Amino acid sequence: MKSFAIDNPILDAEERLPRTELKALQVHRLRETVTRALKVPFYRKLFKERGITPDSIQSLDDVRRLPFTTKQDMRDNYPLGLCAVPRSDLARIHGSSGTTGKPTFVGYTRQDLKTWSRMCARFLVAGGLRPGHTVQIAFGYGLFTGGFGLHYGVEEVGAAILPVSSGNTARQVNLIQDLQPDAIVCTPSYALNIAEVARGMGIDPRTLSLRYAHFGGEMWTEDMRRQIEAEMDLSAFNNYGLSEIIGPGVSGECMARGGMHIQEDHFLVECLDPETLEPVDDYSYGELVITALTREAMPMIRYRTRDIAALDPCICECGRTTTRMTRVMGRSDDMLIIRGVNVFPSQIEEALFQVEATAPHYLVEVDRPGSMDEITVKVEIRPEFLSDRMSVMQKLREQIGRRIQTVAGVHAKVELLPPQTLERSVGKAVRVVDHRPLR
Ligand code: DLL
Repeated sequence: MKSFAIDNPILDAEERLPRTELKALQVHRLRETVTRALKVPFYRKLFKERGITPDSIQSLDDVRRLPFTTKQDMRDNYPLGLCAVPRSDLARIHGSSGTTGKPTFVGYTRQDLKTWSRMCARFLVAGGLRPGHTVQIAFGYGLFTGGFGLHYGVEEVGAAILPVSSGNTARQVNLIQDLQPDAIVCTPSYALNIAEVARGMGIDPRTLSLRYAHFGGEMWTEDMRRQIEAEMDLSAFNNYGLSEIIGPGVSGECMARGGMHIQEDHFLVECLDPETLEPVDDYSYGELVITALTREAMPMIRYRTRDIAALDPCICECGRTTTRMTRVMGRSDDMLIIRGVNVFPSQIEEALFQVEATAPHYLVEVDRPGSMDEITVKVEIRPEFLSDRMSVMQKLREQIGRRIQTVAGVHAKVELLPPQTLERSVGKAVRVVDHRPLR
């Protein structure tokens, strides 16, 4: 087993402020955010309708008086209508991939970029990165926030950067072999791809130099973590963020790995019932709604992320006092309703990992041939479990079907695929294809 950092540096005092001080800072910054948002016509109009001024914010509960912002609001104000600063004050523009419609853009001032680097540096340090390490960045560089966000985060820590970007997977493996980076940052599905390509090149990924991985940008499960850690002999840490708020850096895991510490001095996170929009209890799953407390260029108010997770306010053993969020279980818009049962792709992933014969490569297809939704789960089988005997394969199909029924509560059609059939991701993996006619 490779060795890991055991010291526990915490980068900023704000990460371990007593809760009362942290809350006071959040109230102060929320008021400043309202002041900045008044420069945006979209918010000015909404605030006027609701009679909101900066003085309306006296406590954190007052956030509930503020309006929500949605992806549609960003589209309606395309491309940069939600900016609170003149165009000449922007230092960078990033964008979301636009897989679900027109892309959206986010602007950053120079100060926003500094804040962002610091946010990324905090979770990288919490997850073991130290000056002197080398990090391979296998996130795409471009409009996507993953590449540049992590790049400057690693620089802020004082570690060395290998800015490879995503894709050309054999080259990623060669670079790891030749330059011996300590850590890699990418999506978890891309790490699996890299491990697989390495094996195809005759290299055991466990013998590579990587000791840490910082994964984010897509949903993954605890089983997926175990699998990648075993395949690559490294420690994998989860981090979360979204371009509308800043990019990576909203939250990330520490060595305790008991949830992701939210950088609460910069982000106010509510967890709401997506139907009623009322707060859910601590530890209960709901939609994360995030207010950016320090963004200069785009003061985002109560952004409805659609990400479903739960909040844990307990103080962590690492000494940070910030609230932690669980893994994102899925996006409310990825939730499938199959014959009245709510299913997240993460539940299907969990079920598949419980069957030894399956490889971690799958695709969920949804269709509605008649009046009922149906799901088909296509999953690759590990080579050693492939058989020419129909009865063996049929048994395996039934076993997987039963697991899905138990874990996700739905009946799914299961299709077994030979190894290497599904397309591999170099960024965010596509796990669900919805063939249903548009509702
Ligand atoms: O994916 C920012 C990012 C880059 C985060 C690199 C972490 C690492 P977007 O492209 O705007 O930004 O996509 C944001 O990705 O709303 C979640 O649905 C999903 N997501 C991000 N991180 C995680 C995670 C970046 N750790 C959307 N677990 C978010 C689950 C995640 N889902």
